[in-house]
Amino acid sequence: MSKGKFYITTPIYYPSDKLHIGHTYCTVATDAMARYKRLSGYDVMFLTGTDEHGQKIEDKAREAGVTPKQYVDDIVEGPRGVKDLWRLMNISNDRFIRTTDDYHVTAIQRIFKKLHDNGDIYKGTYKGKYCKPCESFWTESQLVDGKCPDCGREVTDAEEEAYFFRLSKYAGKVRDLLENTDFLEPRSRVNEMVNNFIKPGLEDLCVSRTSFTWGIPVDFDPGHVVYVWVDALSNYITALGFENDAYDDYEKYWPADVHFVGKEIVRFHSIIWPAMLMSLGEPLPKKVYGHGWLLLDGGKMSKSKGNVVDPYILAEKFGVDALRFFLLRTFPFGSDGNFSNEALINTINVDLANDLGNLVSRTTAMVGKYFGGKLPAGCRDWAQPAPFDTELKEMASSLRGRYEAEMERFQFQNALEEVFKVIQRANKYIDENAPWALAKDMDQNGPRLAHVLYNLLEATRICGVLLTPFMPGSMAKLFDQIGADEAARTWDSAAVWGSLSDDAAPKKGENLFPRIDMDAAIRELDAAAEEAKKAALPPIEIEPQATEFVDFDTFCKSDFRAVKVKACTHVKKSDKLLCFTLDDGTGTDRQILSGIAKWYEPEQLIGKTLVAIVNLPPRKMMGLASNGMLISAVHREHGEEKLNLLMVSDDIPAGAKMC
Ligand code: ME8
Repeated sequence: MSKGKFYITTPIYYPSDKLHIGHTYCTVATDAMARYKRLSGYDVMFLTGTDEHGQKIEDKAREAGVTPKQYVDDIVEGPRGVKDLWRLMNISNDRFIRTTDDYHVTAIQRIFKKLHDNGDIYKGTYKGKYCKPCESFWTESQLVDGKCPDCGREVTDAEEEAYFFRLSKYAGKVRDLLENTDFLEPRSRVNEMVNNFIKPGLEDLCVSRTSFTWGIPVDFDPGHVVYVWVDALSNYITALGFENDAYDDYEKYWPADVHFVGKEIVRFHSIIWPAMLMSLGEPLPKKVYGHGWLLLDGGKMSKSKGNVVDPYILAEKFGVDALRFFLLRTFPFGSDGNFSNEALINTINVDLANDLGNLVSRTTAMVGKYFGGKLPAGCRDWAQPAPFDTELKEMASSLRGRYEAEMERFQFQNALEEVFKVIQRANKYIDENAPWALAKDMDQNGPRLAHVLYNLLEATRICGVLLTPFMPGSMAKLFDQIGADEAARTWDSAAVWGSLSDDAAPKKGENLFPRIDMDAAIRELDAAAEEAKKAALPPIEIEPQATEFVDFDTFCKSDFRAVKVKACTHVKKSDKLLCFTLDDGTGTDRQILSGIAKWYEPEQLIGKTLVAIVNLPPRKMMGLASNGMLISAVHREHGEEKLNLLMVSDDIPAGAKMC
């Protein structure tokens, strides 16, 4: 029997670049919540997708020399794209919406028309400030130090004919919703919204654009495209079939039970979105939860800073479940958290390899060693339980209630903390019972040992059920190892001590969470990050040409000559300089020092014909005289400086003048 429906969403992501660990955090949290609700008996609809329109995408596509649709297709559907990432991360979304899907486009046109027809959208002139990266219009008063209040970047003046949504009309109702209900959580975000946006006065919102074309056209006024946030927010209802025929689930699933969103887009979800729904006369989502950011070195990750963390690299290196677990175990969902590879590896080693992994491997190994892999029937019961038997049993059988209370408040970290208290208690129970000592006299202590091992398996099983939403793949393996059948993997069974059959046959299997060598892993990750950083830099950078003229006579004074390399050596104590002995056609050797040791070995250059400017005043470097300068071509590749000595045909005699 279903406990009812549960509709949960992630934000739909901008496929303007590959997604990073921050996006993965939000999606993994939503997935854990969706899996928890399914496990506990709800009929879940879990929606995610991509938000594909807007000027930023149009610009990126132009830079890449492809159409906007080709650009987003590659990032969404292409190799290592958004869909691949969610498959890798074992995300169990029921639906994936792309705002370029035909049904969504039609539905947005109808929604826009509805808002227009009911008088809440009107035509006017937009004058204000525009932040291109955020695709947000701002009034002067909303700017912070003259810059975009969301991202802190420069804004530009903008003026265009546009449609406006009467957001101001809904200010009172939205304020009431925020202040007097638990629509928006955590509560701290309510004050932020009310103080920063509602109290200063909600202005009508500009909801169409004429300055670019990559958007959904307003069908009754060609030339206008729908503002990307109206298009994007509506995904939550169009994906259910609102104003379209592609799906028929609106009645069943709307209103959403919760929208999970990052803190910077709470404003759109808690002010604009409810106002739009009020205007449409549709029910409001039950809750918007604004989670914090994953920071790197205390700041936001961004491609332009070159500090994004690639979830592919981490999942492939440490395992999908370890990464999923780390994200939700480490950071309180409502606050910001500092990501670090050290913290990730530490969590894997302490919680997964040490606490959980050891509990499973020690227990299953002992069942194998002492009982040939099968506990004797009747081992579930013990006539006179010791205090630690009772404590473990009580802690484990009441765990589900504590876990549920935290999960219902989206406090993943606390829910996991409760589970790990039981895992730690179980490990202590091994030491308290010293099974290896009991095993010395199996005739006398065999039944007690069997009971102790049963209790350990049972505590592990309960924890396994509750960890399944976080680590579905590994918990399936854990259940196989401890011999839990389907009935012992259910939500109901997690509250019933003794659900594991006492003739279960546990098998020690592969190590679920191998320990990571911290130093080696960090070295490898740093190297991979360095490579990724380089790859993100422009492939070729060439210094801009000089804009200042040099007069002809001055230029002609420079004397460029062909020179032949007679000898070349490293300069002692310098890792930069090479010392050249050159035939310059005068009959007297010329010595030039050149800082090119990074690019050439001396032997490579012997006999080559190079170009030197020979009438520069002599200079001393590292105690040696340098009479002139060799000419090279320089540029950058992926941020790295490249240098090529100018070499000319060996047919050119030493001393030939270059002009
Ligand atoms: O905002 N830590 O898309 P988006 C945690 N298309 N969360 C992070 C993060 C980080 N370092 N970086 C990004 C959009 N996110 C819109 C949404 S919804 C109708 C439209 C989160 O791809 C961010 O907070 O820029 C946001 O919730 C989500 O990723 C999508 O960001």
